Amino acid sequence: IHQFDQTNSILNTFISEIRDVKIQKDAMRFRRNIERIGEVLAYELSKTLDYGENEVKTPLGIKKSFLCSDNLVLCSVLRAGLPLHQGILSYFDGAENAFISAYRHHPNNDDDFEVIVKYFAAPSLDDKVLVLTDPMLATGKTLENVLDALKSHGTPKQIHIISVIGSKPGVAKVKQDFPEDTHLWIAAVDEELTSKGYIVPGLGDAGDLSYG
Ligand code: U5P
Repeated sequence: IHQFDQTNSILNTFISEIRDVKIQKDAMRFRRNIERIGEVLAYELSKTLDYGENEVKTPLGIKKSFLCSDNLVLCSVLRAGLPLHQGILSYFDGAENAFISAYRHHPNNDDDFEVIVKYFAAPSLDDKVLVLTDPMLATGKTLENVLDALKSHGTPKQIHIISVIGSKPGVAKVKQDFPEDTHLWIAAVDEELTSKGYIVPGLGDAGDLSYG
């Protein structure tokens, strides 16, 4: 787990703004802040990828450069995951993309819920670096379902998860469900979950704040 809210960086400003009840009302700023967090975490993640030596021809000569040799697939959950996806894609612009829909269904109208998957589109994952994104890692049930749905699409070389805010139980569940060498890149981890599966203090509902 790579967590970033305990170090001094501009990332803390973005995290603070998406949590703040006054600032988060501005949906455009909220989405852009999530994108910016995606950009920062994508940059951090990029330091762990494989690179190959290349040559770039400038108008005045030749310069050695190191370019990423991994093939990336970014997979996000509709709809809350879209701004985070966009932020990460703006750095890994050559990546393939996978989308999955998942929502919480409360069969008995109480706090219990199951996660329903209705839409799913993904390329082959064989030997690729899979980057799963979920802005809020609350109970971890969504990511468990996403991992399940992806199983029939091949075996990735490596799995990374990028998330904005997580809960301690959610992080523990990811550790249990995912292969041991999975990396989790997360801006902040909060202590608690409510009985309805909301992160406390968290920020509220990321999908509603982004898309009303
Ligand atoms: N979610 C929130 N805020 C929370 C908890 C969950 O918006 O405090 C939504 C997000 O859309 C997130 C999904 O992607 O639920 C993950 O929940 P879970 O499956 O990890 O419990």
